[in-house]
Amino acid sequence: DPDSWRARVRGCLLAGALGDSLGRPFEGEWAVTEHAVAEVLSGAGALTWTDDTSLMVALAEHLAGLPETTDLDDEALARSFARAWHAEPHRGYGANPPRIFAAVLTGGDWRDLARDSFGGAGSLGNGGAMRAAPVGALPGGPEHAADVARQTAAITHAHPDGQDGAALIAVATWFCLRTRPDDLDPAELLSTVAGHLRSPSLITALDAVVAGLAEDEPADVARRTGTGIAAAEAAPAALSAFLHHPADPVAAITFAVAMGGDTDTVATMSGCLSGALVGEQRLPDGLVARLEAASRIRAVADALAERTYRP
Ligand code: F2R
Ligand code: MG
Ligand code: MG
Ligand code: MG
Repeated sequence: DPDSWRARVRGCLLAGALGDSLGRPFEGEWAVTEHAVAEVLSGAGALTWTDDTSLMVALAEHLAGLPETTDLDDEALARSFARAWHAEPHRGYGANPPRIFAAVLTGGDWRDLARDSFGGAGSLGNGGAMRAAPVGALPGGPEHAADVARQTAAITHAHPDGQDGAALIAVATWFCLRTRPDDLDPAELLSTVAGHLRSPSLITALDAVVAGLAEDEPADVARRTGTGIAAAEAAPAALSAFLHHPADPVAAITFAVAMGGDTDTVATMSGCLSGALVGEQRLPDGLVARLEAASRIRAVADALAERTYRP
């Protein structure tokens, strides 16, 4: 029903932002303990998010505002991303997206810039994946979610890995939004995701996710998947952390951060998946109360839920 759909979409965006905020203090650290994460959780400070949430919210807002007849306008989305960056350039962006966003705002050839990045390889970073979860709310099947996600990533990430990381997160979110927590079958989720990937490194990385299911320690799972800035590491790492605690967003986020590496980004994506599965009501009120701009994120989620609900 529309109420539970809205709770799922809210859960996805709010838990993503919580993951970003809880991972932010540890980004780039390789030995993070669950104890260190617990200290941030039990503190009272504001939970401040980074570029991951800025662009995820911009994407959700874009999707929510489109007419029923279209699921993406990449020129308009590029402008939305660029405006989000320009309004708050100090959110912790990587080196390359701001170059592209600056070109978008000055009428430059931003598509060529994206294609020519990194010696013509295009970016294989996780910046397309980190913002992709809202695509999973779109009506239609997982193939459609994967296609749209690759297009949203392509604005900044021309490399197939950068785009497929976004497809992985969008398809997994699509699946979680439509699955009851008690019915979650990890093998079914993994095969649905695998069926919509194209890039060999992302497909291979799913084997590491499966191997990581047998590990208990975040560091051991991290050794399987990697947790670096490459989409082929960070997106599978997020899926792994989620699968260790699917119905408990705070536990999934804690696990993701304790994996080390690109902690804000991996925890954003794990949070999105778990929040999509269980909904906003499973997020601790005290934590959401500390989250920066939670009411704005909730309002964007509501608009996306209204635009995407299908009886
Ligand atoms: N960038 C960060 N955090 C590190 C620095 C924090 C910040 N500078 C600060 O001031 O504190 N975090 C955010 O960026 C990541 C997402 O990055 P995105 O959007 O994918 O950027 P980019 O530049 O396209 O790629 C990231 C790096 O990956 C390497 N890379 C990409 N493609 C490559 C290729 N074809 N060949 C070789 N290397 C490639 C480069 O090192 C890129 O700089 C998230 O973590 C987000 O939180
Ligand atoms: Mg970040
Ligand atoms: Mg491109
Ligand atoms: Mg990051």
